[in-house]
Amino acid sequence: MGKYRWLLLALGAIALSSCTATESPSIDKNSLPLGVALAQTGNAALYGQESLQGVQVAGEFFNQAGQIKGHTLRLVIEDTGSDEAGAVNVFQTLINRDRVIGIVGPTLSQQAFSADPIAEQAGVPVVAPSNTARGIPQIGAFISRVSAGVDVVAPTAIQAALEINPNIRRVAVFFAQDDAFSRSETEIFQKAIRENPKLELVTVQQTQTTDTNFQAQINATLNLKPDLIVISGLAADGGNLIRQLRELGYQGLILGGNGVNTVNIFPVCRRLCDGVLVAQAYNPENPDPMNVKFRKAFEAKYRHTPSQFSAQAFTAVQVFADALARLSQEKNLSEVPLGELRQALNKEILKGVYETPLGEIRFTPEGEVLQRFFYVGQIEMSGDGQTGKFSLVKKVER
Ligand code: 1QQ
Repeated sequence: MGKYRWLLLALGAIALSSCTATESPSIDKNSLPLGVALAQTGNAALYGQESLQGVQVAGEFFNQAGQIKGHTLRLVIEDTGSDEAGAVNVFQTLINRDRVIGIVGPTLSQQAFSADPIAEQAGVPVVAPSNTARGIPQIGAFISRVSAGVDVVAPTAIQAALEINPNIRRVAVFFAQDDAFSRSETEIFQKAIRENPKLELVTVQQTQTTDTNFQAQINATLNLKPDLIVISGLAADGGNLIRQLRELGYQGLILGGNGVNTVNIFPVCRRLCDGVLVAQAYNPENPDPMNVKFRKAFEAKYRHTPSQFSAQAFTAVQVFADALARLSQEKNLSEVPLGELRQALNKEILKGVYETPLGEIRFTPEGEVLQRFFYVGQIEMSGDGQTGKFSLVKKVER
């Protein structure tokens, strides 16, 4: 142990040569620093804040459980903002300054495609809590996710829309062309529409995540008389688009993807959010014991029902906590050099089966999550448009 301690100190001294700290956090024998890189500011903060609540609950929950032998988790939380540069910066800081054992984050797929390669190169395991674009686990061996990809979640929602209204024929699609997740999701939606012989894709409209006025695209679309409009965008633009579609007279069904899967769109479209269908990877009513425990802890702390983003972020921390618990049965984690620990942890993460608030999950060797149930929710707003919720309309088994 003495030998490793000196090695770590030496490595720490090199990594921290520009810092005033005398001891690297990773040398604190009892706490293992876990990086949390989420958007707390910018347009993705509407998701990142929900995720952070899940992370905070998980940190307390798993430390109380005391499952990592001789150790606790110490969350090192940094705001990435909502762009690529912010995520890259935070990843570098967490890896080199804080010497974290792994990272939960970043919020957007758009950020992950820039930031994850940094962790991959440094050999630091990343568990993504909310990246759903195609190609995220394929960034590298150290990158996995607990957020099921657009391929598995999106088609279910088209099916649900047809069950609610079997007369749907003409479908219009909107997507935010400056966002990686939105481009990926719309591809899946468009494929599902094209492959259904009953449906006709009447238009594909491009928007930007920074747009606030969609009048031109909406007018062009409503002339084509669609009976279903499918939206892939982020929360603020998606919420505004929903509101303006209704204001300009569209009365048919609206289906939103993962970007509008947050109660944080309610203040944007208010009463006009009512009836929007959303594909979801989490159902708060899931009776699994771990979900019951998660909800109890979450609701005691925050006094509201957890959302998908909170549940997925809790799950991402759980994956680290459970994998570390198993590793700690085999060796004293304080004696393992950081580089080796990161590597062993990544292997252990991919091997595990986890009983989580999302149900039982495991990973493919590539780091893609395998999850059993998916859901379609429908937004129900109160008459005054002040409060709302997602009510379950469909549960699908994979
Ligand atoms: C992604 C997403 C966003 C909608 C959630 C944060 O799914 O960027 O992959």
